[in-house]
Amino acid sequence: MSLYNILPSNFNEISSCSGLFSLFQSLVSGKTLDASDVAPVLEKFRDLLIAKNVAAEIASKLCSSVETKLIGKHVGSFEGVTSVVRATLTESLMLLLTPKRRLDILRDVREAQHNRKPYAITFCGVNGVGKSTNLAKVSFWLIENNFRVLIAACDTFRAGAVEQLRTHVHHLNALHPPEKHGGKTMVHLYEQGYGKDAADIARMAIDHARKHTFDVVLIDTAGRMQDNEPLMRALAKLILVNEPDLTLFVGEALVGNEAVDQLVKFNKALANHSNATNANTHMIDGILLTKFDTIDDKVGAAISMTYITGQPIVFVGTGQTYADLRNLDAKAVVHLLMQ
Ligand SMILES: Nc1nc2c(ncn2[C@@H]2O[C@H](COP(=O)(O)OP(=O)(O)O)[C@@H](O)[C@H]2O)c(=O)[nH]1
Ligand SMILES: [Mg+2]
Repeated sequence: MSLYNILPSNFNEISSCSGLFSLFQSLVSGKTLDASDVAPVLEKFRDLLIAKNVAAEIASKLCSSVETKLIGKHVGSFEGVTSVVRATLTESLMLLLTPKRRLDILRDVREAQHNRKPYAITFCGVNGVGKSTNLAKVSFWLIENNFRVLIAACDTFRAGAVEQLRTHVHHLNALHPPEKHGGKTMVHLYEQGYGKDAADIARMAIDHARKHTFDVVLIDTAGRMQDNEPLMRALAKLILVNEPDLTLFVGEALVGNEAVDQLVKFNKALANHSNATNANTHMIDGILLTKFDTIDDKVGAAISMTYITGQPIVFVGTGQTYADLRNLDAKAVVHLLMQ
């Protein structure tokens, strides 16, 4: 399933006057728009964004950016207004969702391979958002691209976390047996059981990967609440010590305002607890947005998370099988948001 498939089948027929854009019917045509014309309309638009799970603060900011673009515009008709508003909104949202820097993991893994250095990705986030499941999907994707993966079991906290990963490794190797890959076992688990220091295990896993020519190390971490200071400190240490090539924040697409709180605090913790210089402080490099299959048109978390971090949504989880991993389709998200 591509993200396009979640567009309503009648998307193209949704008239420019329907839904959101009927809000703009009240704008007087044939005049130059001023603040009092657009204020009531943008207020309704803000509510609509919030109803689609865009965090309140970000909905306000988006509205003010649209407002500045609308004020002073001369519009001749209702159609004129809707098309100006649609274009302005689309432009702002597309700009937001289009990564400023291109992240090409396969290319970067290849480069690391060339330098004989395993490429490490850390998965972090609160409890139950889908870190381990989507880590397994990312493994599957990497194996399909013929890379050997070492999964580091650094959730040494939650009972069953290691066994969950072992089961994934077993399934993944069954789907991609050594016979299909020149006799090589494509995915292994590095584990040291429970209760140990996660940063240490990650370090040993990366060492192990280097010695045994794994291309990628995927570091699973324990879920933690953004306000839990000791656990946030431990995550910052893991990242500081191991300098992963990529730190992915895993977040549920279901959340609204909460997403912003999580991201702001995860980023702050990584910045505060790293004693590195600004130049190599490791922050969140990208977002893995899970459970996208469960949200209908409430796609606002994608907007909020990108807005807060300025970082790309690298993957979107769209279900519970290994193949349910996608790239973000910014166009589809914007369409769903504006219908
Ligand atoms: N529908 C759906 N469920 C998901 C997705 N990703 C993860 N899950 C489910 O979310 C639950 C928690 O996942 P888990 O990986 O254990 O979360 P963790 O605590 O963050 O490691 C499991 O039941 C997963 O199957 C997704 O993209 N879509
Ligand atoms: Mg987990």
